[in-house]
Amino acid sequence: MKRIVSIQDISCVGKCSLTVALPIISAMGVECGLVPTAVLSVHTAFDSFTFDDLTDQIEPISKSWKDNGVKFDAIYTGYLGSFEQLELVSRFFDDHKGDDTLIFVDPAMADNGALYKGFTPEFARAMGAVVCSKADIIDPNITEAAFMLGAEYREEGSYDEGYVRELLQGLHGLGAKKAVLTGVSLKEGECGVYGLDGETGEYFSYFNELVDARFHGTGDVFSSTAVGALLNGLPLERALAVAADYTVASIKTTIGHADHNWYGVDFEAEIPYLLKLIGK
Ligand code: PXL
Repeated sequence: MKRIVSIQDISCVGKCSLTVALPIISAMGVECGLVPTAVLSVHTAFDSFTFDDLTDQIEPISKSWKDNGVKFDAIYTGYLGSFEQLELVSRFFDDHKGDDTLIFVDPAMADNGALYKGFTPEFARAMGAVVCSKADIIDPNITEAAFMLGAEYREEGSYDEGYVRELLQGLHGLGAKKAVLTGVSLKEGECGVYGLDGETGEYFSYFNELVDARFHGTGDVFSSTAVGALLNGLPLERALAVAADYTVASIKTTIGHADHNWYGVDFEAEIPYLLKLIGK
């Protein structure tokens, strides 16, 4: 069985980060190990939350895995909370990357033109320079890409394909082999992903109808699914399409649930659909 390690926080309630990655990756038939970087009662979009930093656990866990000969087919990082964590994660890549280990980085730290609580533009630049630079694949949204590059942020409807390609070139320039922008809209009523394979110089894209609703954690649903699909042997473009279709289905189902939460999507209800998408 393939094995992923996901490095990000546990928001105990909130449907994001590890409480999304674990069930989705497991459902896809891939083992999901984890390095919890912090424990929060709820994610930071809530008005108040507890936050217990687990930075001091990263190196001992890493060393224990080395001692025990534990190896990973992919390292998947999400929300990281401090400059020190960026450095430790970068070192983790060096210590655990084998010849065939995929490094997938979702620099989860911003959306809709704004950084999440507690982050600064300097932190975003460091996420780009220290962590994304070592990745095989990164999948920021447009806000995250703009902050990492110190580029102008443009809203939906006020950018064109040239802007998207410029951001992608910038992201590849950070060192990431392949860069994928999420939440890209080039035509009214459409939303999707637009990527650059830095090794071949080719662009690719995949669009769905735009669902006019925003929930936290959808980026984590997307990234977890994309990594899971890649480890199921799907090529990158197909893995991204599966991740996009499943995320959209989860959002639509959530809206259809009269008692739905504001803070996350009901991705659990669409797991049978996800398995069908990957032929399981
Ligand atoms: O990826 C979303 C996310 C993950 N983890 C924490 C968050 C958020 C979004 O706000 O606050 C702690």
